[in-house]
Amino acid sequence: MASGTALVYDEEMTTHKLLWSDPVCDIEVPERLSSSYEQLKCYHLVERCVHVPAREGSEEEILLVHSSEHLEMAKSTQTMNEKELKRVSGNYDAFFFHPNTYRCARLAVGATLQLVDAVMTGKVCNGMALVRPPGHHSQKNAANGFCLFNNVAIAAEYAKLKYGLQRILIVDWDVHHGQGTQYIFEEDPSVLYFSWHRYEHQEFWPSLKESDYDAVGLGRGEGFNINLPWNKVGMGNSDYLAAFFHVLLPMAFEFDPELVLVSSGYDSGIGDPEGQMNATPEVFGHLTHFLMQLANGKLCVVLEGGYHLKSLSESVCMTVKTLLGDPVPQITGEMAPCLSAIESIQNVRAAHKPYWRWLMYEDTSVLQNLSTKSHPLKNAHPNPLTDPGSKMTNDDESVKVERFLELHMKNILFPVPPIKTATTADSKGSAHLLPVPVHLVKEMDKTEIKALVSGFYADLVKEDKILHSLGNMLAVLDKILKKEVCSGIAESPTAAVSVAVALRRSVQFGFQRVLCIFVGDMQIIPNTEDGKILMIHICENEQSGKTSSKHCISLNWKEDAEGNDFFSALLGFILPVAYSYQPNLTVIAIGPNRSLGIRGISLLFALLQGLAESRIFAVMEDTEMNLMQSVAKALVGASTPDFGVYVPPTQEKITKIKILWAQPGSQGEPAAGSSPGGA
Ligand code: Q9C
Ligand code: ZN
Repeated sequence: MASGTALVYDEEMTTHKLLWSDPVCDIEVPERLSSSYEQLKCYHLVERCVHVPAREGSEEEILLVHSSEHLEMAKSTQTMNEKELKRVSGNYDAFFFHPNTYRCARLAVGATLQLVDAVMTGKVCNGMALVRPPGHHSQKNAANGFCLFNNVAIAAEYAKLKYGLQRILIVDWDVHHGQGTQYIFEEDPSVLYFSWHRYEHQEFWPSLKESDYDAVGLGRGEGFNINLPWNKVGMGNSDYLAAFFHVLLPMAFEFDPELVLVSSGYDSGIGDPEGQMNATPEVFGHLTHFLMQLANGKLCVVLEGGYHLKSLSESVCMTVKTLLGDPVPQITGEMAPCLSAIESIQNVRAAHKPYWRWLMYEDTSVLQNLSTKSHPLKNAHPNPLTDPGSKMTNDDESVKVERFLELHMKNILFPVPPIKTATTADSKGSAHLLPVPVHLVKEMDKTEIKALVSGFYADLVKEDKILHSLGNMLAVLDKILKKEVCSGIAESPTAAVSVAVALRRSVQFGFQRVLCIFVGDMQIIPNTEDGKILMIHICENEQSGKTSSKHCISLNWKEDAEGNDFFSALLGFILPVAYSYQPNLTVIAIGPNRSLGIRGISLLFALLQGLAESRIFAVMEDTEMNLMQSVAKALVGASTPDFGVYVPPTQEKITKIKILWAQPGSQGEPAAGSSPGGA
């Protein structure tokens, strides 16, 4: 399996610049590229990437998408004087030519194709291309919105042709609608195009009817174009995550792409003068992390917009850091999407109902309840930069955004441990068989454990075998609690007991919110740390004498024959609850009679790694050790399991999820204002 992250950058792409005064175009500056690259250097990310040189895209490659008239027009600008350049620029909506624009645009195309080649040949697993001019507004026969050639669209056609790909996903998280890309693939079922964009009921540029949610594609491409219009400014992390959970990811997993391309505009991030949105840089880490679970990790991120230099460069860094496999920083703050976002999400889901058999909620009021219940008194989007309600002038705002980002990034990027996974040396000798590097730790001293467990569960730990396993377990757990490693695996003859002790220890250590997921039949030992632990029990049968704790959600779930529909519970329920809970540690216990197969388990681990700064502690009942390899692989991010084609949930499952949402505790109830434990 391929590893490594490519970075494609060529300084020459900074030579394309505006030569005259034009208030529409003056935000698309060369510093967008250079400051992003500088910031990558600053975080020592450049040296961790595989440098892939840019090249010029060939005429033939450009003609995969564009007309020869368009190519010739662009070519002719190379020798023009300023007056002529200005005149040609005036033929398009928001574009400027410089004598070196044509050369830069060819480099932008070539850089993108170099990235595709590096990923498709297995030289790297994923990567990012920093390019200018951007591409997604550019059309067959027209420059538009700072874009001359459609880099990502050309890359998709190129990948289809050169590598015979049949399914490519384009995720356009730029704040503008990539109408150029939509037009190019409108009738093409082999390219699934997703775009969210500031729309404001068609008020916002490019103000097209066809940017709305009901533009689903045409002819054979019907159902393969997904537009999620934002009708209000101020959308933030929770809205973007909800869009992924409830719109993009279910469709993307059903589509099962062979390659994912990202039209990666960061004008959807906080502080951007165009977007006016509130999403913080780390959300792009999360979005990247989700997309890394598709197409066997084959992910090419290509720069589009992004006009607030600090916000842009920090977001680029979060993206590259995540591509490299670093833990994703925790997202803090309000986790429920706002009502306007929910409305848009419901609309696009309804529009796509005929094409994707994935609609989980017959009536989507479930989502609505979530939002109104969780913050009935708050405005949907308080600006994190100022006192709520206070209006700022534009000058003020940019200064405050700078300051906010500076403090914010300092906090979230402060020494993050690399992803390391620990397990004990004597896990039945299975540790040395692991295909991935794990750190072996020595069992904790017996007297120490006895002291630790005395006073609670003492009667359970008299047996020597259990005591021994607790020693192993605590040794691994302590490495996680002390943040020496990110994740760990322990085996136990009685997973439920081990977890009970582990939870105690974690809370004692100072962790404020622990998410605990039990998979399989287990007699969950009631804990007395209610409020600091949220438990989700996924099991086939209703557990007898189950805990009455309002912080334990029981999910009676049996995977279907295909083993796929656990997926709907994961995206529709477990992940949203987990994200709204914002745990500082995730514990996953695997017991007997699991209703989940290896694929379900791997996906559970992979997706939950976006939480708690990737801190996951796995406790496996010794009868389940055949799963050790898969779990270890998932924890070190070494494998993306093959999920197969997504099968929609049955009506019975849909009803179950609805009931779950109505259960107390389902809102996650994050402890407001509480700080992460052990920090
Ligand atoms: N009144 C990208 O982000 N604005 N392009 C035009 C006309 C153009 C944005 C406003 C914004 C283009 C790649
Ligand atoms: Zn944009």
